[in-house]
Amino acid sequence: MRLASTGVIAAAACLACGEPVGQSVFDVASAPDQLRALPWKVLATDPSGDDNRRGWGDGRTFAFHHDPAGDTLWFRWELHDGYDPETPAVSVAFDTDSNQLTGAPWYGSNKDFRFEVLVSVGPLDRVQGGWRGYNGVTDSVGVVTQSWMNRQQGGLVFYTDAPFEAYYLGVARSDVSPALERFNVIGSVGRRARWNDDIGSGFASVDLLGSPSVPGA
Ligand SMILES: [Ca+2]
Ligand SMILES: [Ca+2]
Repeated sequence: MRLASTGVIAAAACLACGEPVGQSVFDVASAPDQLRALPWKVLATDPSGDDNRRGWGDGRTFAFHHDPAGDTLWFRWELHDGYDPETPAVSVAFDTDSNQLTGAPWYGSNKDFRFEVLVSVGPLDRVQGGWRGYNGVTDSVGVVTQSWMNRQQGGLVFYTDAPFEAYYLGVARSDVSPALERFNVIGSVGRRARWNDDIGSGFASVDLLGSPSVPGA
């Protein structure tokens, strides 16, 4: 199954119309039933009350589904508290080579985790045509230098789900890494483009050729 794009505006067009560097305009829609109904695999669970700032997003579960038809990686976050339908923030830090000896240190809770690619969405302000904010992909160098979205600006699909207090993000596998087959991940939630809580105390491992497992959580 392939879910329709929600009409992400190309980064170049947004830069041309004066959007702040690193930001673009994109749609934020309510999650369709077909997305909820996917066979989600929970990669990590997380307690309540361990978030950095109360009310800014307290993660409960982090789940994954690979859509082979669209070759899209889908991620779902469920929250204990702090669900924000307007200015939520989510990110997925990928250790794309499944090698914890390479990459940059993660800035969230598990500072021992090392990653190569960060995928994130964080709408900030409602504008004509959607929401302006962060939507894209950066490598770990961009995270260190705060050159957000240095790999790709725009192009990620994002949904909110008020009844279930959940968020969904879809990213093309090739936008993370063209040859991506096995990777380690940490999913995080927050608000207003700010990190607030990692889901799980460790990291999850995914094998796109097999079944997800959670040895690091
Ligand atoms: Ca939590
Ligand atoms: Ca690595």
